[in-house]
Amino acid sequence: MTATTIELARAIRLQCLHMCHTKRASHLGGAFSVADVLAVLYGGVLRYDPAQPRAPQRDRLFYSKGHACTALYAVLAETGFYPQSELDTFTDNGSYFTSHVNHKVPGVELSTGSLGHALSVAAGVALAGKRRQAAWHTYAIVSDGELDEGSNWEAILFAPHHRLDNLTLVVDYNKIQSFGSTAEVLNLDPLADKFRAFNWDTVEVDGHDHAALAAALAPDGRNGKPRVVIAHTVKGKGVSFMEHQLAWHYKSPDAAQFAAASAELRAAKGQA
Ligand SMILES: Cc1ncc(C[n+]2csc(CCOP(=O)(O)OP(=O)(O)O)c2C)c(N)n1
Ligand SMILES: [Mg+2]
Repeated sequence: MTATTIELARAIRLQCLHMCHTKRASHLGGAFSVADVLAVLYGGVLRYDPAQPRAPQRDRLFYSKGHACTALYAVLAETGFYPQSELDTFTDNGSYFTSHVNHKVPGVELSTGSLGHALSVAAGVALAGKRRQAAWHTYAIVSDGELDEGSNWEAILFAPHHRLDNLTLVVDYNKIQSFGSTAEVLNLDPLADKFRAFNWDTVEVDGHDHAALAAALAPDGRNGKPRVVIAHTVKGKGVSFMEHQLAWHYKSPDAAQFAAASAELRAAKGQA
């Protein structure tokens, strides 16, 4: 276990970088944008036991942006669900560390990668929890371009109707999707107003500010509404030449880029 959520986020980014470099894999930009959200969730908010990944009383996290699998696989390794060395098999034939999220990996609730599905599953699971008066909380993380999928909006309508205040949705609002900015491709703004109109408890935070994230993600003081945390993030966060750059949705770092990015991540102090 790493000591702080800042160190955990750094470890996640370094592992993602390593995996994408060694296996010529993609989606580093979206892994870096969500790294702080995952670090705060797994570093103090979520209740889980890595020795019992399916424990009935666990909080459930549904990670919908399955293309950015390296961040989820990395945080689960860092928090003890499996040894880090297992990640060396990422994308290998026969490995359960597939290039989009695989539920056979310990700690993963749902296979994702075909965008637009996990929020609906999370809403159903939250409804089941509510009916059983269960103490556990359900989280979902979606990416912003993913909100172009209409299935999300069915779940966004469904959750407040059923008063699912045991559900928290995080939108990784990094403003870039695969072929352009969200503003150019299909504008989401005003996103917070849309969620408020759908009757969600709506919070906007800097998605790289750990204290703000921890406060927003805590499952307390609920008022009969599901909560959405719109996390304003930077695609490629943490490596200067990747930040805000569309190309790093797909590019794999070559040896020089890997060395430069590693050095920058290791040198970073505290948080931005
Ligand atoms: C249903 C579906 N259509 C298309 C894709 C291909 N695809 C992979 S990532 C992506 C968009 C990524 O942008 P965004 O959702 O904003 O994710 P992030 O910026 O967090 O990487 C697309 C269209 C997919 N995975 N699933
Ligand atoms: Mg995006």
